[in-house]
Amino acid sequence: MERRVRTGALDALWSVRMRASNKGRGQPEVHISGAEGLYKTAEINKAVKNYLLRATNHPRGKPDKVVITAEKLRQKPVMIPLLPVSTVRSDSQEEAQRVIYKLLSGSDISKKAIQNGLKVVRRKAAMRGASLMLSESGIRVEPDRKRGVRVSMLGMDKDSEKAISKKLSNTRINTTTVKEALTLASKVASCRGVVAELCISDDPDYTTGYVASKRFGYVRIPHIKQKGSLSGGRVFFIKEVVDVKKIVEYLKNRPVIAVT
Ligand code: WAQ
Ligand code: MG
Repeated sequence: MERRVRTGALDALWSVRMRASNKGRGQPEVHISGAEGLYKTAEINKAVKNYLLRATNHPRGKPDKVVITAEKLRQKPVMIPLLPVSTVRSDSQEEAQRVIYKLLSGSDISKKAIQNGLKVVRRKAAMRGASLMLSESGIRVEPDRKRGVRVSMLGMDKDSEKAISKKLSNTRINTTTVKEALTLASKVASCRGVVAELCISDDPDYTTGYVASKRFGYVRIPHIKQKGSLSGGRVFFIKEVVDVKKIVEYLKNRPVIAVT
């Protein structure tokens, strides 16, 4: 019998990530942009080029430092489910906030924790990564409070990407921004100990945010922030009693591929 070799499946995967910042002279470092994904060896060149373009043409400003890292995976990625996407109706920040409280309270996150979470994502200076917040006490437990935890080592399966692109096209939201955020939210939701996520973009003109969890999926919330604002961020609400180190390790280093 003929044996077919599936070269695609045997191809090595690389994690490519970018971060761009601006420090000016004697100023504190300002986060401009970051991105990450998994790529086959043959795709690295294109990925690096795209990331560099993104870093140097960003609505948050010009960076004076761009770091691009390419790292070969040493572990086989685990398959995780892509969260289902929905969009709620919201015409103002107040309405958006009501949706946030409703969905997060319904997932055993205390009012205090939600308040503290909103403080993080509405702070003037956006962090590079996410805050980890205990769901009852609202205490922040990320190891580096200035930078936060950066989720990395994540990608979407090619066939799933085609399928989801088609679906998102129907509502005209088939964009890199949405697909990258959906992939990230799916990885975060797949992490044991994570209850839910709250996200507001730090791009001044991107005013749609989301909350996400295994329970209610990826829920987009329009008008979550004022146009022109440079604030934004992510909060991962986690169980009150949990191994924070394990969560950070999974989010940063465990390769995952999201599949529909
Ligand atoms: N890991 C952890 N935190 C991150 C990561 C990451 N890989 N990437 C971004 N963040 C944090 C960081 O604090 C940023 O300031 C903040 O999130 C926002 O990042 O369906 O564009 O890349 O239309 O600006 C939502 C899409 C888009 C909603 C979110 O986030 C929709 C977005 P941004
Ligand atoms: Mg951004």
